[in-house]
Amino acid sequence: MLIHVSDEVQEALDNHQPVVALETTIISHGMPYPTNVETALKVEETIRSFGVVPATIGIIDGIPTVGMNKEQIEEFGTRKGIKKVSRRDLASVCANKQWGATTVSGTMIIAKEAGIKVFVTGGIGGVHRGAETTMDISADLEELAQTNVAVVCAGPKAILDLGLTLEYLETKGVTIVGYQTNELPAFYTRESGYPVDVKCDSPKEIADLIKMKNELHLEGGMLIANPIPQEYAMNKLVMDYAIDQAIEEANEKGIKGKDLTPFLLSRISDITGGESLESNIHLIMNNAVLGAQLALELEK
Ligand code: PSU
Ligand code: MN
Repeated sequence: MLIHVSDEVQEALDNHQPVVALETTIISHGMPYPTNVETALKVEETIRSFGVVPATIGIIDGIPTVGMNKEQIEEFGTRKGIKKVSRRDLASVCANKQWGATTVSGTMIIAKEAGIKVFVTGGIGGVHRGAETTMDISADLEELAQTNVAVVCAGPKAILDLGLTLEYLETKGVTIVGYQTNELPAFYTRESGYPVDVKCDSPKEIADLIKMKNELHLEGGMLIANPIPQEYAMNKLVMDYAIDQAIEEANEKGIKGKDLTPFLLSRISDITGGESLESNIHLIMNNAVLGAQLALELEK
């Protein structure tokens, strides 16, 4: 694949130094400006504080780019018309020399190509509520099924049907690791009522699991679900109300496809008076810490 890897990231990879991949959809489509850029830069800083190199991934003028500078991150946060890119969009955005913000799916593909093993995001996409008629199932799940990158998240986004998302991941052979928990975290909250497949209590335990998966020649990703810290978690009742409200509005407005998740995240933030956005920021920071620790372990 034709990709551009920054000098810093390439040097780290060549020297078997730990690197953590980061996505750009969260910047361009997941948060408002300037919170998006501030958060992206803070996440990079947190990763660096562990001696790990952050590699923010996106498509610049049709070139998949791994490792960005401040100006590029700022551009992803402000530029109008940036495409949201999952697997299906990758070729056309590159062919047309466009800017593309990569989702979990798009980022995993490019991270793997660059040789990066760990990727930190907020929450993965999954099976949407009502998918039995809309068929809206995130490309993130198919990517986890086939692309060998460990994804650290705070669980599937609560806007989804978590039960169906778990069924899908089981079918596709994706292991869900709960970090210090037996319960699947649900992005804005620590609880979901669903179990994870395996609980790991330390970054080393997770690294050992990934190494075993590789020894067994099992292709595909692994999902590491890291609960949002209690002090930043949302109240479940408040959240359920906001989600129901936002989904109802989306249905009324006929919003679907790739526009649905950004619409819901933004509406939920409005309905909760910005509280959900605060939670979103904190859960990503928390994931950045675990992702950095995991990347360090994997290079030991
Ligand atoms: N995590 C966040 N905010 C986001 C996303 C993740 O905290 O906006 C993005 C990721 O890029 C993920 C995408 O891949 O949402 C899911 O979109 P969809 O449901 O359309 O597949
Ligand atoms: Mn979708």
